[in-house]
Formats: sequence, C-alpha cells, structure tokens
Amino acid sequence: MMKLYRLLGVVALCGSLTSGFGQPAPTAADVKAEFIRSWDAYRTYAWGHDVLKPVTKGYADWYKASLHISPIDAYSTMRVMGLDKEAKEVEAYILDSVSFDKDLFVKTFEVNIRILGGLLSMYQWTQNPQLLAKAKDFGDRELNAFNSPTGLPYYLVNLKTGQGKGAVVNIAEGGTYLFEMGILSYYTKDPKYYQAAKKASTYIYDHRSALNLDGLSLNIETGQWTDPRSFIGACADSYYEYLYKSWLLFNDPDLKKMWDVSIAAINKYVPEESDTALWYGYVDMNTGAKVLPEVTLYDAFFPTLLGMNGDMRLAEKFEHTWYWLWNRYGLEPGGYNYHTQQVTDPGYDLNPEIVESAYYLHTLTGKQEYLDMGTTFYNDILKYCKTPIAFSSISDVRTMQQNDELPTFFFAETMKYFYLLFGGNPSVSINTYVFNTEANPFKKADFVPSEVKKRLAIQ
Ligand code: DMJ
Repeated sequence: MMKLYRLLGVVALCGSLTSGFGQPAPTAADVKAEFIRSWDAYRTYAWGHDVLKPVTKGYADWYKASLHISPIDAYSTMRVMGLDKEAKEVEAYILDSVSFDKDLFVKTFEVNIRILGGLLSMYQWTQNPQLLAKAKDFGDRELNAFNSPTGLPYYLVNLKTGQGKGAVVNIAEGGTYLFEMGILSYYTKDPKYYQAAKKASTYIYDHRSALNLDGLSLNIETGQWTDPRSFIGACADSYYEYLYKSWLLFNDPDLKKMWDVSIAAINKYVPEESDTALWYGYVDMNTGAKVLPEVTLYDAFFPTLLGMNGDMRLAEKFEHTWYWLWNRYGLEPGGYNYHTQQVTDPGYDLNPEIVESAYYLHTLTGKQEYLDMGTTFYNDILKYCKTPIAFSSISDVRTMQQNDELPTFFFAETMKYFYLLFGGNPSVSINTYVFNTEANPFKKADFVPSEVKKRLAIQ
C-alpha cells in the first residue's frame, strides 16, 4: 500500500492512502525507551565529546576541542521525560568538568541555540546560581560576536579572544538571538544581551524591500544584501520564528509589528498552491517574482508558526504537503524541486521539523490525523535510521544508506516532540511553555511582564 501511495505522486497528494493511518500509535514510553537506549550509547562510546558515531560506535567533535553539545542539548528532553538521574549527571558534569574558555572559533548561531539555550534551560529547571553563572559566562563570550559595524553578529566568534570572523551571514544566523539573549537578560537583570539581539534583528527588518520581503544573506560589515532571494526555509527560518516566539514570551510590541509585517508579505508573495499542495519556494525580495521552486526540509517547521499565528488553513495544508513528500520516499529529503519533482539534496539528518509541526497541529486542532502522521514518522525512523546502539542520519533517502552521524538535535528536538505528541508529560505544553528553536521549553509564567519590561529595557 505504501509503495502504491508513493507512485501516485502529486495527484494523490492529500489522499487517504497513508501509511501511519490505522497503525497503533507508539506510546510515549516507547519513545522514552529509545531515547534512553541512544543516550546510554552516547555515555558508553562518546562521553566527553560532542557527538556519538552511531554505526561505528565512536565519537566526533565539532571543533578541535569538545563543547559537550550532545549532553547540553539533551538536557531539557531528560527533564521533560522525567529522567532526573541522567539530568543531574549532566548538570554535575557541566559544572565540574566543562570550561568555555577555549581558543576556538565557533558558529555563533549554532552555539546560541544549542549551548546558551541548553544552559539557560538547566538554570530554569534547577534555579542553581552556578548554572546561571555558566550561562552568563557563555553569553558574554557569545556577545563579542555582535561587535560589528551593523550590530549583526559575525558568523564565527572566538570563545577565548572574542574575535569575530566571517562577514557574510544568512538571516537565521543574523537574527536568531532574541529568545536566548532575552532570557539571559531576564535572569541576570542586564538588558545588554536582549538589546544586542534586538539591534541585529531590527537591522534585518529595517533593510527589508519595498514589498516588505527580506533577502537571504547579507554582509554584516557593509550592510548590503548578498543574496536577494526571500525564503522561509534553511538559512531564514528561525529569524521569523524568533520574532513571533520572542514576542510571545516578552510581549515586546516592536517584535509583533516586525512579525505582522513580515508574515503578511511572505503569505502574499511566496506560496505556490495547487488543489493538493502548498509550497513556499524562493522569490525575489524586490519584485516578488518566483525565482526557484525548491524547498528544504527545514521548511516543515513553518506549519508550526502558521498554526501559532492562527493561519490554520495554510498550516494544515503545508504539513499535509510535507507528509506527502515524506511518504514519497519513506523519509524526507533535505531538498526538493516541486516543479521537476526531483530531489536536490538527498540527506535526512533525523531532523525534527515535520514532527514538531505534527505536535503543534495536534495540540491546536485535536485531530487524530496528526497522531497518525507522527506514527508514520516514528515507524519510518525506526525502520531506516535505527542502529544496534542508537539512530543514524541517512545520506540518501533513495537508498536509505546510513552515514554514521547522530546530530545533537535528535536528543533535543526530534525525540522530545515525539514524546509530547504521543502524550508524554502533558504539563509541558505549547499553552504554558514557549520552545526555543532547539526545543528547549521555557515556562511563560516565569516571565513576569512588568519585570520583563524593566530587565530587557523594552520601551
Ligand atoms: C535545529 O538545530 C534548529 O531547529 C534550527 O533552527 C534549524 N533546524 C535544526 C534541526 O533540523
């Protein structure tokens, strides 16, 4: 049945021959057991390093020294799953054995969402001032990246010397800081972090085109756009995500205005829709002309954002379109041309976005179909990505060749969203928490509006 469905292609795009439908949903306990199995493998084979190599039972580091990214990223999922022993072990390790005083150039965007987001999450769960000191230490090192003529961060920052490097950034790399920096300002009562992040995001917004569209990348020293294409997927995604989610957490009216103007322009110019499909490809920021009918698997986060914004028709149709693409291959390809129907990037890295959107849409609509989609995603990941010790990314979804990588966001995001979708820990929900782009959930009620205004210096 699944093969037939895949052969039908676009014509059957929103049809009912779907693989997860009718299958019993996995339980949250199943997801937790698989998380524990993978975490145990990390502890056994990769402890002290950034990532586990899940096929060869080895490890790898992002840079020449480890930044311990897997445990920091996995931490909030442990808390959500009630794995307190494992979480306490990570806390102790970070406090006793980890220093960020390292002569390394690190990717500003990646360490912000994973390391700063993870450390802030540790402080949120524990209220341990030593963990806040650790987060502040890291935040101060990261803040050096913003010493540029425009206030946009350098692509890389040296954690020891504070030197910035790499003048061209995409808008996700330039504008995905409001959330973590705002939380750091709140906890430390020092507005400088939020204000630096806001200056960067505002720079991007202020340089939008007359159509209110943004480009994809810019030079942070000259302020000029280097790629004038507008897009909502890879390289842009979390810039938009943080305008909305940071407004939700901090209620800064400037962010809401930036979001409202941006989303209206995106929904006016970018979508390409048929009876059965909805895609968001690339358009020219100045003319609004469609320039490239391609998507990236990161785009599948957008139904989440559309749903939160109340655009339910678009949100549901977009998630169904992604579900169709998933079923065409059995996992989703990293890139796809929806005119030629060709894969443009064959890899699947255990990414969370399509699962995240199923979780949000299930919460927002209560519809069974999103549980069924989640069942498909989970069963296919078990089928193709599982290794004897953990899970592996796939280098080509047409051959299902495993490539011996286990990205840290699998612990942080993919498994957390499956767990929440299948009913684990309902006290952590999108009604009471706002999740950073790496799925670290922060409790809304902890951020007292009058204090937020003061501590973040919101006018
Ligand atoms: C994650 O690291 C974050 O969600 C980021 O914003 C983009 N996507 C990756 C995982 O696919």
